[in-house]
Amino acid sequence: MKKLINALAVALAFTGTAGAFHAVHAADYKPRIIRFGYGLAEDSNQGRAVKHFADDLSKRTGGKLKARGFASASLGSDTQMQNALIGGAQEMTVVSTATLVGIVKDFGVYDLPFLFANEKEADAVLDGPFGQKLAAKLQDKGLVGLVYWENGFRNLTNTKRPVAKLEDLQGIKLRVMQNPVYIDMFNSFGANAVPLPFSELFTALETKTVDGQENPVNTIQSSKFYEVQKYLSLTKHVYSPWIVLASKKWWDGLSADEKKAIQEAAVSSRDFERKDSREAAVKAVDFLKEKGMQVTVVSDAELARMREKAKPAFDKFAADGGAEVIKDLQAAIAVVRK
Ligand code: TF8
Repeated sequence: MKKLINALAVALAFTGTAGAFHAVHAADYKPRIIRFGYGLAEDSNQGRAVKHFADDLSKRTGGKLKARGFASASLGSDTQMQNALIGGAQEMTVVSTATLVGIVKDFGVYDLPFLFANEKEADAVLDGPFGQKLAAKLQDKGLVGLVYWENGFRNLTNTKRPVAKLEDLQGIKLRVMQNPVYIDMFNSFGANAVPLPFSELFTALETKTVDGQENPVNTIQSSKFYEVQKYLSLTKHVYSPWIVLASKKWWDGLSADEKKAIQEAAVSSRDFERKDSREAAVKAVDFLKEKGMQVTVVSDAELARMREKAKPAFDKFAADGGAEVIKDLQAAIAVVRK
């Protein structure tokens, strides 16, 4: 008996108390409600992924961490929610990276047209060192960038005429995101770019305040733009990422276990969202045709002309302090293409 006690004492001394009890120590989760606001409808790729995140997080934490989704910009537009996160009035959101340029200018780099050739390149660059480094720049500004989701390749819609070439865009009042790269790009294409928050877009289209807009086909479907837009041009001019954000103020008060669970649920939601969005996008064009939209496939030659026309937007972004981030992004894409 004495021998056994001695052996136990030795074992404990070696592992240390913390180590010995680690295996049975319950994870440190406090009951928390996480307000997760987003701009699209509940029945959208964005809404489905928020739900996936909430379910996954709840499962991981035995129901302690509860994310509650707030759809359709009910907590505010993308930029309003970013500010609510910075101030600590809201815990989480998912926004277009394009709407972050007022906080970290370098995020405009993703909006330069025709950068990514396909989703595979985008995934590798966003999840790799380039995307992580850019996301880390948000920390000083009060935001934690968790993962990138896919918004998708953007396409044009309008009520005026089918757009098959640059000239067709002449004079079209086109809503763009509140981001200088988009404004410069579409003005250089001959359109009249009107920056507006997404939350005001449907009404602006309905009342003809603007003639058109540009978004991925999934969003054109889930936001019912087919009800107020006739022509769809498949241009895929920009690959648009979404980024899932947490309030840094709130994040800093979480336990290590809570942070880990949220991070893991975020990664799971990312994988779910990309798969779901890609499957939905394949069906969306047919759906939009059935709803009466007239679809124009823009030729590669025309897309090359657009790319040429967009050069001034590239140059301006570079001259405005973006030269290095463009160089880094192009290098990251080159690595993936090899
Ligand atoms: C846009 C974006 C939006 C998203 C969404 C509100 O056009 O593509 O669809 O940011 O989160 O504003």
